[in-house]
Amino acid sequence: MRALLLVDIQNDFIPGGALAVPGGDEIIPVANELQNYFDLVVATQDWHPVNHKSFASNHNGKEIFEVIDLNGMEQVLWPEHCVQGTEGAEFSKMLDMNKIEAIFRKGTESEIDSYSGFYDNGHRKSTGLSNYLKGKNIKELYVAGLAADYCVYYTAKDALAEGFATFMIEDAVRAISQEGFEKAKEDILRKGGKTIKSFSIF
Ligand code: VGL
Ligand code: ZN
Repeated sequence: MRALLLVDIQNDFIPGGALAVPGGDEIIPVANELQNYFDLVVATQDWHPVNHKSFASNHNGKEIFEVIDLNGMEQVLWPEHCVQGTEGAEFSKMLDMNKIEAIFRKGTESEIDSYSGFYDNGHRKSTGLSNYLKGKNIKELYVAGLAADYCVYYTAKDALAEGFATFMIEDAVRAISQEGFEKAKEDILRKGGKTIKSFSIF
């Protein structure tokens, strides 16, 4: 069985949003079409409390995109984004939600960030996604969404470590930085994952 995982296709990651990923809106028609080709479709949702420590606004004198030490881990400081209950945290209205069977929220703890849909950045707590997929006998996981160099990348790495055959759908992701995207792709390939294009699925 194979599943499609749609990562963080939320207003704040789309042009016009607080942490817009360049071209982020362009993946949505692809993500909608892809859903027709899978046994299971699930999504993740970045879902931060307003006091989240990944926000530069919660650190005196710190700038957006500065890197700090947060509880022993490197943390990029982001603009406020995907705050629980706000419009920016909602899924894009262009995204077809009907086939999505479950939504896994992440980044809900103020002291630790959570890029992956599986675990927080310290691998301390699970979201339950891995057991959910295994319970549905999923062996292959196809990943699409935003941002390719952060949440998609960390999700793909954890998927590989959890033993899923993992595919990143290259034209159904967009990155914050191109350089970061190239590094992410190399690392996914090195760890045994694959990158594919949506035409090979359609
Ligand atoms: C993301 C930075 C901060 C993402 C989430 O979805 O890639 N990036 N929070
Ligand atoms: Zn976030």
